[in-house]
Amino acid sequence: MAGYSRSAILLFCFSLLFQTVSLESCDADTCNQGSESDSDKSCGCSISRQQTDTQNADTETESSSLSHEKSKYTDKEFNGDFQRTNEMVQIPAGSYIMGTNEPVFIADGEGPERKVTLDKFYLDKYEVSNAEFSLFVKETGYKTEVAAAPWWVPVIGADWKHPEGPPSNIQDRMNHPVLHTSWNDAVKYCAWAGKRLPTEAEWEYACRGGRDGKLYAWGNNENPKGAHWMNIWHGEFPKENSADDGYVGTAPVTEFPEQNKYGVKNMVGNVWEWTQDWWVTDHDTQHKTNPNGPDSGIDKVKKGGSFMCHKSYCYRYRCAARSQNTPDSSSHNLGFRCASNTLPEYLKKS
Ligand SMILES: [Ca+2]
Ligand SMILES: [Ca+2]
Repeated sequence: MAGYSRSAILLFCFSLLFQTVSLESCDADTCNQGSESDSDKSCGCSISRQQTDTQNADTETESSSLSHEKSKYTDKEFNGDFQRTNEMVQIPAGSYIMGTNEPVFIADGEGPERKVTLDKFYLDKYEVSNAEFSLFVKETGYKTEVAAAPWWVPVIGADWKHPEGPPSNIQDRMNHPVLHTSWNDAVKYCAWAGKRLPTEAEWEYACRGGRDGKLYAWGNNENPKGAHWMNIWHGEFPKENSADDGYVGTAPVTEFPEQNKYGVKNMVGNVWEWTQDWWVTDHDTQHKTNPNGPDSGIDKVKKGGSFMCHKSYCYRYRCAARSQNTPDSSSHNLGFRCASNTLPEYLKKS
């Protein structure tokens, strides 16, 4: 983003920590604003590391007989009945053009365009919700990683149950996307669900919905028919979030229209989504089939942008846009959805 120095952005992030309960996290959205010309100007997103503060780990140890088959379940901890949002949509086999020859952020490796062919697969219709993640934790006793980036003041006690740290909670946000889950957490969740993380190529293919060369999952018009199809930052950053789309923070995973013919929701916007791939920014133009990225790396690729993205500084709510985090880091605007080669048996019954 032109007009904001790195120090100003950090100051902004620090000020938000103390002024609001919803925007304490500083991530690539707000901190990579200069990266279109120089990736070294990012505010440390590429070197974020896990914080070894086990006190913040989820202490849930309850086991239960809850099952994938149930269409809804009662969560005693959060005092409510919650509808399952674990359904998947079929993404047909085919070829498409991945990336763009008109990158907004060159340093992000948005280009060049290259042909990719994929087998049929399935993808979660929705981002993984707090309710779904709560069910996973209750069945497995899983303890999430607690991560923080060294370039940012960690919010003591922040985890998926307390996204803004104590005393915040997710009681009224059970149908919102789960936050503060690392890539490793996401892998564990998807395995529990009989799924896996999508590759970056799969994620972008599903985002494009059969329409090569478009900016968004539905086309090039940010607000089709004057309506909002995604949750991003509206207003004058960083002074005002006008919430024109109805949300200052996250929105329910079921909110907004299906973004393309595949029926997926909130691919772009709401929260960033982890993918399976390691992060690189140099891509060749060779036609690839079912690519899954490099064999190793430091960061994992995330896609889709988030509610903290504004066109003036983080125009990354586009299918070709991408960013990265280390697999042990988590943040306030980063979630995930799962993929699968075949539809899990339990979903065939529903
Ligand atoms: Ca919004
Ligand atoms: Ca998303």
